[in-house]
Amino acid sequence: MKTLFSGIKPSGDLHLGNYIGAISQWTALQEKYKCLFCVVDYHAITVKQDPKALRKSILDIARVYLAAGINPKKAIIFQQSDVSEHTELGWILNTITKVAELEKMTQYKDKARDEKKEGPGAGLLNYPTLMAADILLYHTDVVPVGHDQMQHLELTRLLTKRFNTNYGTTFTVPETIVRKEGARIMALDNPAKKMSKSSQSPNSYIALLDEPMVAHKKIKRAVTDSDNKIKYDPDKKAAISNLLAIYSALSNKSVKELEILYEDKSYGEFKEDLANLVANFLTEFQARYKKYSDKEVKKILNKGAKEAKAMAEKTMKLVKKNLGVN
Ligand code: ATP
Ligand code: LTN
Repeated sequence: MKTLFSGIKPSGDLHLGNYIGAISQWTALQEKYKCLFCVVDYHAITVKQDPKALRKSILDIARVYLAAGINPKKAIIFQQSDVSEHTELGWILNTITKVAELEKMTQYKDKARDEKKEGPGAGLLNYPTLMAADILLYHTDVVPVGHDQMQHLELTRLLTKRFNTNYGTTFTVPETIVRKEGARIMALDNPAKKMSKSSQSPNSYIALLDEPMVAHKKIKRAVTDSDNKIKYDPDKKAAISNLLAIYSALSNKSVKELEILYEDKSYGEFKEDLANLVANFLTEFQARYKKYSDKEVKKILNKGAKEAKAMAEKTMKLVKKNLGVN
């Protein structure tokens, strides 16, 4: 069986973009791959976190994984900081990475801009080498992520090849999996910007823990395009294409099917149906979410950490041998 790795930072409430772009793919993939789903807490601290909020967020992200349908009997769910090999390999990968390669990353440039006053931290710059370490430690074959992570994955592939060239074949070169529609869910109030939990305007995103009726209103208020046609065309009709992508992901109907279904319907009717779909999805999701107690989540994370650690230790033995440090 091939190996799959993915992760999300515990740095605030997850939204529908995270669910559709990343997590919703995972549940189907866990049948086909040996999966590791990580709560990447050492990535979260690349920007300032409140320790109390972070502790809660780590459990909440794992709870989202479970509520989304990740089965801890099939997949390994664990917390990054429980497996110290991640930071150890991250350091090693830093030594083969150029500063210029890190400075080029769009996410770094965006986040660095947010830290105008004191300037970006070194952790923010080195974020992608830790991400590469996450992936390489498990000889990962595939990494499902949203569109915004593709550049990091390209760098990971480059570093993998560089390490293998310098020190002999050690790591598998990972492939990226990005879903066709919905890899980039856009803000509801501005389809030129991606849906993001760091947005200032709560109307721009739907949090997975939003009250279903609040989410219903947000969809009804979402901006649309000027004509009244329900057609998928992300370049010319960004707003309606975004709503179609959300509809398709939550209903398992293809965008084509939806276009036919709504051929003679108005934006109003379309948005009312989508609003109900989203509200129902959230009601069911939140019911599953509430079922997992902190105690249960911690137990699952501990078991996952043991399994991941055993795999990571094995890889580090090979890495150290090939590097010449033991
Ligand atoms: P922030 O808004 O603080 O930058 P984020 O919402 O992008 O954070 P991450 O933890 O960086 O959240 O992302 C988790 C996963 O969700 C990643 O795989 C990412 O690609 C995906 N993702 C994030 N936002 C979207 C989006 N708008 N559409 C589709 N996928 C997304
Ligand atoms: N950088 C990713 C989170 C992340 C990740 C990973 C994703 C950290 N390590 C390994 C896939 C594989 C993000 O910001 N969403």
